[in-house]
Amino acid sequence: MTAAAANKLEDYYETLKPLNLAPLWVRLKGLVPSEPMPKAIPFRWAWSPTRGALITSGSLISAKEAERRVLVLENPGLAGQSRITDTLYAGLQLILPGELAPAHRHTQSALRFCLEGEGAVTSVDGERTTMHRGDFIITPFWTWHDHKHEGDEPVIWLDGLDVPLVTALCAGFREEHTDEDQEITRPEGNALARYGNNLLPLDHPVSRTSPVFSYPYGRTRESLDSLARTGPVDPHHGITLRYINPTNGDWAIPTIGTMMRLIPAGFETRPYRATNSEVVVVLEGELDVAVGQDPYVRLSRNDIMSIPGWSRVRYRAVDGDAIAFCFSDRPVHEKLGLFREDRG
Ligand code: 1HN
Repeated sequence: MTAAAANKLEDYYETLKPLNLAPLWVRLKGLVPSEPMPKAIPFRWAWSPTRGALITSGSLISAKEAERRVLVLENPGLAGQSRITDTLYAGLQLILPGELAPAHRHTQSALRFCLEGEGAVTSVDGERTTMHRGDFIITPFWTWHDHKHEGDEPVIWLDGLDVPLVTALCAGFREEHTDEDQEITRPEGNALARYGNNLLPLDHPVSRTSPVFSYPYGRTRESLDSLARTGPVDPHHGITLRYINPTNGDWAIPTIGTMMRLIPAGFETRPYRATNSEVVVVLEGELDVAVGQDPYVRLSRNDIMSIPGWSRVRYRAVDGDAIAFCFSDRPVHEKLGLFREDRG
């Protein structure tokens, strides 16, 4: 194209702006890239300074004033956007003895993964559950939930939500409960008894979200312990178990894939990438994670790492077995036919 022709085009583009029109031929490759181009970067939040900042917030604002006293884990590639990856939200929540985080509900699905402290209780749709380290707890979309603390030490958990996805769909609604804490209608442990033993009450309907809203770590650990002794160990995933919805075999949360991963001592996984992004938090041992061409990053107890979609990941456990909780947007990729993986 001649310089004169290019100038003419530029002038033409200027005439399009007031008409709210844009030339696709300028935008096409950005809109439809040859492969995913996440804005998130691989990043590690080291526990000690992160925890320190969260504990400081406890002396500055109450859970009630904050509604939820949370520090958002914000990816450096997505500054100001409250996202840990392009499609996932994560934050660390602190609740102090005697505090109450009032009841509300929203159309975003949430998970809690308990990291520190005893005595906090979360209530979901009429049933309470006491939170212990390593427990995975679900707040299904549009269910009332409140948190309270009946113990005597700070409690910290990791929140994971599908906020960016719901925002993209403009499908977010929120409502505050008229009471600070909701009415409890069933005894603690009722959901686990009804749905958590490979049994379901006769005629129980299929539900989008797992009715097992609390998965205690002890039970998960039993499976991991046994498999660590006997295998099999997947060359790309180590020993990775996914939390399921017993009514339909789907992921426990319809939009967020939740997993527990054990990498046996001395094991190194082969490179693996998939379209989904992921968040990893170390529960036990030390886990080395290498993303793309970067060298291994060591994750210790409670360290959290973001793994952007379509980036090659390798895991390694050098000293002893490593156990990490992971959550991802894989269910959405699968349900929309967008999931791709590459074991090269
Ligand atoms: C929320 O409802 C909670 O209930 C925590 O504890 C974090 C982040 C974004 C939107 C809603 C909670 C949240 C949230």
